[in-house]
Amino acid sequence: MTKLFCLLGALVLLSMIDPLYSPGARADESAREKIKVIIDTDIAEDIDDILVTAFAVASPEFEVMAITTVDGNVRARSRVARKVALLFGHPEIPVAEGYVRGMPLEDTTYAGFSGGVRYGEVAPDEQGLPAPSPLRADRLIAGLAEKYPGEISLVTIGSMGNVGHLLVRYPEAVKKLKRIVTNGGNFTGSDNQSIGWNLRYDPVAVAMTIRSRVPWVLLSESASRYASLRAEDVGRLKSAGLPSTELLVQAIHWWRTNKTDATSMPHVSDLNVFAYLLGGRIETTSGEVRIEIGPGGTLPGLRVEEVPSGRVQLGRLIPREKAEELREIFMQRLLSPPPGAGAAKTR
Ligand SMILES: [Ca+2]
Repeated sequence: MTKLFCLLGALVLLSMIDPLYSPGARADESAREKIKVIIDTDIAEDIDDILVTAFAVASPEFEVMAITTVDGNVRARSRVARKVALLFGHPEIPVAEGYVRGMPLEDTTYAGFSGGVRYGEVAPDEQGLPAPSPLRADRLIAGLAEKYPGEISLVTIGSMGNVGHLLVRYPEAVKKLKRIVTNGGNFTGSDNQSIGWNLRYDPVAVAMTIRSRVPWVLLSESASRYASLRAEDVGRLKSAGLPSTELLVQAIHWWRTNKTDATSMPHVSDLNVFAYLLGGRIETTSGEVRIEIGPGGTLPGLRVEEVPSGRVQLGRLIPREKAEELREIFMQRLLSPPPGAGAAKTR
């Protein structure tokens, strides 16, 4: 146990000395083959963010380089993200707060829980949590992109506000990202298209992403619909009785209590970004994306079009069979006890 605490202490200390420190900094052979991701999320709002963030942290395929929070109560979201990182065995993952509102509105000091934070009760204060990154989200992402050029996939499963600021403030660093993978919009067919919340919250940032030259993968929000959890999956989380699974069970409880339009079972819409990165489950086609912004930023619309020479990769649906197989892998990862239960995992 003493050894474990020493390792944990060293990792926490290292993250304090170097704000860009992340698990990828370890010169470990196996780490090189991992898919390096930064998760940009509005965790603590809809239930899929916490589930898929836990999945990524717990999965050996991914090296979670950082988690950044966006939209509304970014501080409460950061606490939840840090609790996930801690309980799933990676307290060293840097977690940075991002932008409160969509562009071009100015940030304001955000007091207290927003109506948008649905399950912040799982981490109501800083007690026992790793310290947050001293950097703002866009600065942290830019620094990691510079440090690992061409290696990092930035996955956005919340509003694209942090990406917008990143494009404005660190245009050279953005070019060093491998790609941005976004869960956003609904476009199951050419006639059936609508903008999703992740794009609607900050349409200016989306328009900037389209105009930038950064490789962009846009996945329909309903792509992972066949992977939604069933009652028996929630039951498995409940009976596992680990601190990590208990966190998820509590989040599901508060989400159901506080979100009036919560579905009966947790959906995993945001899983599409990780399914894409794992490969073999979601087919993409080349296309173009257009966003229409109404007066005052209201009523934004989305049009996607398949164009063979298009610069955006569009992904629509994970077939049922592959989604069910993915759900089982997903569940296995969530149910695996992190070595040391809350201490750093050896990979
Ligand atoms: Ca989300």
